[in-house]
Amino acid sequence: MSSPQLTFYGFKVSANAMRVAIALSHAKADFTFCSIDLMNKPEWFVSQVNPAGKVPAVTIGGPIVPPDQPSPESAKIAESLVILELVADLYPSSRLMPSDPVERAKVRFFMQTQQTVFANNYFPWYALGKANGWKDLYEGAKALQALLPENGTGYAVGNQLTIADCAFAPLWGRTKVCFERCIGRFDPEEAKLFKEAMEAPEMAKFRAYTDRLFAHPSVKEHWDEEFIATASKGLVAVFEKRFGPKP
Ligand SMILES: N[C@@H](CCC(=O)N[C@@H](CS)C(=O)NCC(=O)O)C(=O)O
Repeated sequence: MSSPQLTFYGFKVSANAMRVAIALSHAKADFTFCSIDLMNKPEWFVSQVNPAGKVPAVTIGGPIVPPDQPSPESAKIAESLVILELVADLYPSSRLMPSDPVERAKVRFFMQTQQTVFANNYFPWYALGKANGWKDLYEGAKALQALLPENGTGYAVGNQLTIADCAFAPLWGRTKVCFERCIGRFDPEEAKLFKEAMEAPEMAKFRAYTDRLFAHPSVKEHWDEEFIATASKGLVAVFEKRFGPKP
């Protein structure tokens, strides 16, 4: 049976879209990519694909049509973590989601944890310059480290890349670029403290995991560090204008 029509709307700068890009590559999915310029969003995208105006989004099913003329017959799905589940369901042989119910629950728990303790703390620190925001991220990294398998091999859950890893890789990549190169609205001293904390022996398990993650071909394919550094610098200026003085 051939796979249904799948169109992925993303943007290279978007960490949330990168989550989906990694999963689609890993699954060797058959899809059409459409880049949405978030600085200049097309009206058809908001009115016909995602009313929230955000990427990632996908259309699934319906006839094959040009991405800027989505069919009323396709389903429109948004939210990166929901789309990750969809990709795993569409391509079970990718093993992006394990078959064992307990392992599946662990994948979902890691995804939920990285969202609450890490994703939700990244923006306030990087984009808003929240004072001492690095501590929230450090605590988040510690909480995730506690979930990692003890044996020092494999990924977030087991020895296969899962959607838990797809969810976390772009976030961690960006965070690391930001504190290592001091790109963001935070106090530069905080970047140093964060770097020191992450390089300490007690974070060895986390470091080994993220090193393995970024050595994985499906992650490597979408990770362009220089591009992300340049784009992140550009975004700082946008955030200064949009959000005004630091809280
Ligand atoms: N919770 C959403 C967040 C999506 C999101 O905020 N996407 C950003 C790019 S990373 C976006 O499209 N921003 C455009 C805007 O807010 O206008 C998800 O996980 O997909």
